[in-house]
Amino acid sequence: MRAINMKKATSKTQMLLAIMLAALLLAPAAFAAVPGITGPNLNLTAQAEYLTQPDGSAIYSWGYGCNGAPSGFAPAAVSGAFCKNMQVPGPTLIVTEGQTVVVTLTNNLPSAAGNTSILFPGFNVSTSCKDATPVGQQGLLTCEAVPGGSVSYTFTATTPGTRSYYSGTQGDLQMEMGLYGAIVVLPSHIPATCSSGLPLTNAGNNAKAKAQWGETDFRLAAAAYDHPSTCYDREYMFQFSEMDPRIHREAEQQSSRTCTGCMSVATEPYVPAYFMINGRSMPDDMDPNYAPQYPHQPYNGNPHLHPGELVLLRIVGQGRWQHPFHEHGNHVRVLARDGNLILSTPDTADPNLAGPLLFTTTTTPGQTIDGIYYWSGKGLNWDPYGHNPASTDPLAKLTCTPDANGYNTGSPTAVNYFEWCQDHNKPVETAPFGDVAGGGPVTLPDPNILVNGTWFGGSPYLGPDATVRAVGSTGTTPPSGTIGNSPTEEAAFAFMWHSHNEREITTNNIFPGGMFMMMLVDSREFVIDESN
Ligand SMILES: [Cu+2]
Repeated sequence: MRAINMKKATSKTQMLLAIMLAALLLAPAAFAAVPGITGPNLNLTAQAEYLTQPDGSAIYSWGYGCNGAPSGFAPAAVSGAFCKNMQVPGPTLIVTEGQTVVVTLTNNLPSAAGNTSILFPGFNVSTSCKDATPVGQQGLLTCEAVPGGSVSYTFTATTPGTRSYYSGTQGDLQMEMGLYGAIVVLPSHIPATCSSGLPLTNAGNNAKAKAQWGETDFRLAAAAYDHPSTCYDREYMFQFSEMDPRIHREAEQQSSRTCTGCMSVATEPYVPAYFMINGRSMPDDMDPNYAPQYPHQPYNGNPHLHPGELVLLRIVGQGRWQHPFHEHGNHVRVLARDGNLILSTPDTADPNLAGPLLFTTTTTPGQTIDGIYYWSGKGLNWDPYGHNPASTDPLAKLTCTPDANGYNTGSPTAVNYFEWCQDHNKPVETAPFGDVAGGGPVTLPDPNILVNGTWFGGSPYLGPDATVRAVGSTGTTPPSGTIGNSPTEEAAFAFMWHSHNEREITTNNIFPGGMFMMMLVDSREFVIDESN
């Protein structure tokens, strides 16, 4: 999004409003999934293009892209997919365990940049430099493509999980310029319990609820690994990276030199100004996948989920700095690092998972984390649906029948599916605003004066009719009479998911920006559409 003129904003508040408003005008409903291209034969190119930043800059960068049309896109339910000749991050390569993967890379970088290559850490790679008729030039770490030339890399996708790939040539410059991406290896065997649907109590009922409300399945598979504790309901990928525009400017200035491999750009001192999730800075990351305004930054960061859903997070550290990625709302149970399941008893027939429960999933350059996140509202000590036995509104009088774990999972058609029953019938306000004579003890804030007003449904509660439940049957909806975000469309809880390094939630020193996105918890009947 480049339309905002920052210089005209006279105060921080105005700037915030402008950014938030513009983000929402462009992105009324833009969810995420894990989009990518399918293998096992992948034809890539490395070349230069410009990336857009929300401060209006166009940054000269290098990236991997598709050399011709890929053999396919996944997941099929995500519409409008494209893979141009350059993108950051590079195309997510989606393959299946056991496949022989062949990646052909053509070097279309300016000749001054010299050779380029790809490393696939975690796989045993054979390269075209080692063929009977060698193609490419053996470099320090792997086989490199000379300017205008091609090389190929062949490996077996031996184990499932999320991994990164990146340039193996002059990494300090080429990775900074954008030459990195991710690989997802889907397990060849999915545990039966994963296919039947989650959660484990009343197994299959979340799948039934999905069908009941007409929600599409956007998963690449039903499990991340061949292990019953890696089943999931929904998945998102987040690649963290940063850019120092000074380095990009110098590379751009030298890109037209006609000599080969003569580019000389100092990569220290390193002063990044852009901090990106999936190649975009906030608020751009909340626009749809494949939004036409980002032809070279096709992937977004915009997670949505329902209470209780097991959400697989595929977290990848790109670039060269660590980033303290904090998921608000709950901790993340780590399943695996670099595609290696963390097991307490690896040699037994039924190994137990032993990954830590992390408050912050710190991204490390080159490293990946697969983890499970969920949100249930357990422990709030108030009823997030605002059920109130004294209310006259039938939607405030739903029942909650605890399963073996204490959640309401018996009826897949219930709006309050997966409610934590111990807090049932404990609304925030004992006497809802509208039910109290004289207007009640509390005035709900006017959404127009809140920074994130357009996300605020006018209610602290989840679900359809939540605003009515908040103000009671006699109240106005909400007190200001203004609803920025129709609560019948999406009355979600919004949690910021972001870097806990505050400098990194800026874009070129402007807050908010950078490594920052909003995760939304939607009650069960709201149809989460990740299709773009
Ligand atoms: Cu935080």
